[in-house]
Amino acid sequence: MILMATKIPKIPLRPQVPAAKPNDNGNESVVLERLPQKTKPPQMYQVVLLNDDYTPMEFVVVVIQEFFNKDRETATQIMLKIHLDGRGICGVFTKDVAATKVDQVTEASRKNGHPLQCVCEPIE
Ligand code: TYC
Repeated sequence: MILMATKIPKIPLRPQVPAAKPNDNGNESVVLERLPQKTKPPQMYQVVLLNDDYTPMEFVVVVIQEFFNKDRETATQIMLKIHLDGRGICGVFTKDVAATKVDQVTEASRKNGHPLQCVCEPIE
């Protein structure tokens, strides 16, 4: 059995509808107060490629173009940065999208016989 820990979202309680009160003219009216917005932006994740000694540079450039929608020039710069520094950020996404990118890149790499490592990490 697979157990998953899920975060239960905090749903703001519905404010009580204020009772209608007669105003100075004898008409009934209600004042509706706008609730302050409480939604936070989602946690974002950066998808990182790691350097290795075996994956061809051309393959990495194509991966960055195809999966991270970069033009050839940008993809080449990112690949060279990874080659020189050991790692490089290819994009920033919500959790599910980042995890999908990791899976897609890893699958394409293994299918082509390359050991390219792709990981995602929360930012901020
Ligand atoms: N270091 C590899 C080579 O010299 C190229 C490479 C770049 C591999 C980036 C992985 O994420 C990577 N062929």
